[in-house]
Amino acid sequence: MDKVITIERHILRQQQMHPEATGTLTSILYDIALAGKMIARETTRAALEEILGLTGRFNVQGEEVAKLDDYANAAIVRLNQFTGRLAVMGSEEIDDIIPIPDEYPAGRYVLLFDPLDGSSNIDYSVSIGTIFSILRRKSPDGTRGTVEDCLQSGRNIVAAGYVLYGPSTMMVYSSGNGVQGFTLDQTVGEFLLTHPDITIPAKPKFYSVNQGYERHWSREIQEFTNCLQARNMSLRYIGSLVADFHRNLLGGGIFYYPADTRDSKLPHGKLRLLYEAEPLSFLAEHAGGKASDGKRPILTIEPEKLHQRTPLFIGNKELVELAEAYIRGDKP
Ligand code: AFP
Repeated sequence: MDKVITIERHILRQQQMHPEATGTLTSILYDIALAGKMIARETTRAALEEILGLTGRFNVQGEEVAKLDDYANAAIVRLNQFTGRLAVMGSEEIDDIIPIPDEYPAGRYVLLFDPLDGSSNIDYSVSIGTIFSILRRKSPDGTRGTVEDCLQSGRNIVAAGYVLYGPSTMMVYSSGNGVQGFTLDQTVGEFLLTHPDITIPAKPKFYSVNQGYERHWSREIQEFTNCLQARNMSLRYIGSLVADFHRNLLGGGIFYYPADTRDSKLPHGKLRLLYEAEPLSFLAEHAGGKASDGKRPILTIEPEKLHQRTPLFIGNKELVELAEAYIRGDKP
């Protein structure tokens, strides 16, 4: 590549391809990139400032909330609530919808996010990430957004992506026209285009699953896993969905988190449809891959609850279809 393209320039160029665009979506994406830079700064400083450790609070999933989760959540809310661009927000950290305060105008878009996914990895300096999706509101313009605005199938996503806080900070996003990856140049504070038009490699290398739970899986999932092993695929599992997804997006492979019998309260697996599965499925499809709950495309699921969970099989198309075949009972 002989051009240096900042994320701002890239997003603006996408906007120019749509003469009807008002620039609102562009501005939301800028603000997410800014939030990503702020969160990246805190994740790298966290250990030094002794802010690691847990607040002693539990989020709506019953998981302990680390301080960085709070910071990341607040950064995204504060950057977006007053701009007049959003009707409502939803966060994996917050039980209910996040309304736009009455003193600010309500806008046309909905922002759903997981502020710090993989946060149980924070204390070990392992990669974590922020996941987001942007949709158009369904309720009438000029009113306050509603929960129904948030409960939309992934097919309605306008743009989605993630920021990965790893050895380098990366922002990967799609607004429906390819998947683009940017790396943060810390010295100038800019995300620069390093991975244009990402497509999942046709030959998959990795499978990613928490194999520690294998004995709790259905026979079909166990057989599917045996099949991957018979192909000599490498197991790679970080336990941060963003990081696992990112590696497989670039290297080729499948990530899955199936339903299991460990916890009767979690019959659909662990991952959240709105905050984790839908945005990454949007990216997977735009990168030539596929995402399924084992029976149907993730993006076709009509959500019923904000914190709904779903099994997830995501990545290389052939492997996701293979998983579906095993689950249907017609393994090849
Ligand atoms: P945390 O945010 O609690 O670390 O959960 C991360 C996550 O939702 C997702 O990022 C991982 O893929 C998955 O959970 C890991 O779950 P297991 O620890 O059960 O494998």
